[in-house]
Amino acid sequence: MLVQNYSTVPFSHRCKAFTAHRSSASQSKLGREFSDVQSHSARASAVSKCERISMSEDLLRSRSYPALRRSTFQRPEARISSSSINSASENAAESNGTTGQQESLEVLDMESYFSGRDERLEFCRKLREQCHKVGFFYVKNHGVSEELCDSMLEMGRKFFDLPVELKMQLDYTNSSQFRGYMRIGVENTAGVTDFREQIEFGPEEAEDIDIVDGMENKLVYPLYRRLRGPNQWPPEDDLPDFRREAELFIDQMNEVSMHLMQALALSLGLQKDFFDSTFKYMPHYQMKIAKYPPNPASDGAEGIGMFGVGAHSDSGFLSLLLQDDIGGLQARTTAGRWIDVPAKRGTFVINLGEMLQLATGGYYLATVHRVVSQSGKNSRYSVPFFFNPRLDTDIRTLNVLECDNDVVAGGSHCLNKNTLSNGGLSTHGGRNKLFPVFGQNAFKSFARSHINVTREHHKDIVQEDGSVVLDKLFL
Ligand SMILES: O=C(O)CCC(=O)C(=O)O
Ligand SMILES: [Fe+2]
Repeated sequence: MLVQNYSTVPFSHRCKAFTAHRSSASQSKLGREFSDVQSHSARASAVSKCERISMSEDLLRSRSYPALRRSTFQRPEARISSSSINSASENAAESNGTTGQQESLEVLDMESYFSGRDERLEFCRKLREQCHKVGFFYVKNHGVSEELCDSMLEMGRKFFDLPVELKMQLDYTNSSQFRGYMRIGVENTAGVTDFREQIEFGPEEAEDIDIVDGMENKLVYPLYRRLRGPNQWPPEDDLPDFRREAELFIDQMNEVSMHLMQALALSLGLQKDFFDSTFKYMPHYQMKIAKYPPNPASDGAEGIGMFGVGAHSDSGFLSLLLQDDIGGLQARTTAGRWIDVPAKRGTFVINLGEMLQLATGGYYLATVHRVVSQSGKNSRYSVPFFFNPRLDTDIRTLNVLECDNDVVAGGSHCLNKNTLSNGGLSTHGGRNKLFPVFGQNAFKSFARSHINVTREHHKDIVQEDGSVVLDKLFL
C-alpha cells in the first residue's frame, strides 16, 4: 500500500518500497543476506533499544484465548513455570550475533512456544532471530490440523474448477468491500499481470450503514468503515461445505496468528499482550485462495505468465501461507539471490509485512517474495492469510521501539507522532504516505488498487474526471 502507482496494487501486498533500502552487500550466507535492511548503525541502535527491555516472568504467562467456534484447534496446553526468566533478553541478544550460517529457511516449532517457560523463551529467541535476519520462516505444530489444511486446498481446487460464469457471479466488483472472485488479469505487480486467479474473504459482518433521516446511508465516514461487510460465498449447491470449511479455517488461522503476535511481542521484549487490544478481538484479516496455472511457455521461458505474482513485500503485519506441493514461491535475499520456499507438510510459511517492519524501526524485515509459474501441467494452489489489526487502530500505538529519525535509514521509517501529525508519514522521497489509522491505509490501498470498484461503490470520493480523491477525506 505504500507504493505511489497504486492503481494496480492490492491492499494485502505489493511494496517494493523497502527493498530500496536494502544494501546489496554480497554476503554468502542466507542469514546475512536477509539481514541488512538498514544501515549498520540504524540496526545497532534498534537492537540495543530492544534489548534494553527485559522480559519478566509475567510476559510468558499464558492467557486464555476465546474458545473457537466449532474449533478443533489442537493447541497443546501451556505449562508455564513461575520462576524468573531474566536471562531471556540476554539469550535474545546473543541470537542477534551474525552467525549467518543458514542455507535454508528455518522451521520453528510452535509446540515449544506452548510448552514450558524455557522452551517458550527459546522459541521467542529463534523467532526474533528469524524476523530480524530473514523475515521468512516456517512454523510447524501450529495447531491447525492437516486434514483441515488439505480440505482448504481441495475446496480451492473445486472452486476454481467451477464454470467461469458461476465464478463470475462472485466477481469482486459486486462488493463494496473489494472481496470476491478475481480472474487472471485483475491484479498486477509493477505493471506485469499476475498469473493467478483468486477469491478473497474478510471478516464476515453486516455492512456498516448509517441511518440518516430514517434513510439508509452507505456512504459512511470514516471511509474505512466501508470495508466492513459480507463475503461472497460460493452457493452451497455448487460447492457443498466450502463456507463451513473456510470459516473453520479462518477461525483457526486467527488463533494461530494471535499466538504469533503474542510471541512476536515477547520476542521484542514487550508484554505478551502488547498487541492484544488491537489484534485480538476484531482483526481485519484477509484470506484468499489462489490458483496459479503452469507457465504457458512449455520450456518455462520468460514471458507472459512467468510469474504467478511478481516480486513484492506484503504491506500489512503478518502473513501466513498454506501451499500445496507444486512449488514456485521464492524469497529474495538482500544480495538479490532468490531462495526457494518449498512446501513442507504440516507447516505454514510466515513472513512479515511492512507495517511490522515500520513498527520495529526496520528491525524486523518485510522480505520481498514472488511466485514463479511452474512448468508442467499442474496448477499451484495456495491459501494466503493476512493478519491485520482492527480497522480503527492508530498505528502509532504499535510502534514498538523508540525511533530515532536521524539514525533510521531514510529519516522517517517510524511511526511517531511527529512524522504522522502533518497528515501522514511519507517514506521514499515523499512518494508513499501513511495515515495514522490502519483502516485509512487499508481503504486507500483497496480504493486505488481497484478503481473500478471505487467508481461503482464509492462514488462520493470519485471526481468528475474519474480519479479518486482520498487525502482530503482523511484530514
Ligand atoms: O500464493 C503464494 O504463495 C504467495 C502469495 C503472496 O505472496 C501474496 O498474495 O502476497
Ligand atoms: Fe505476498
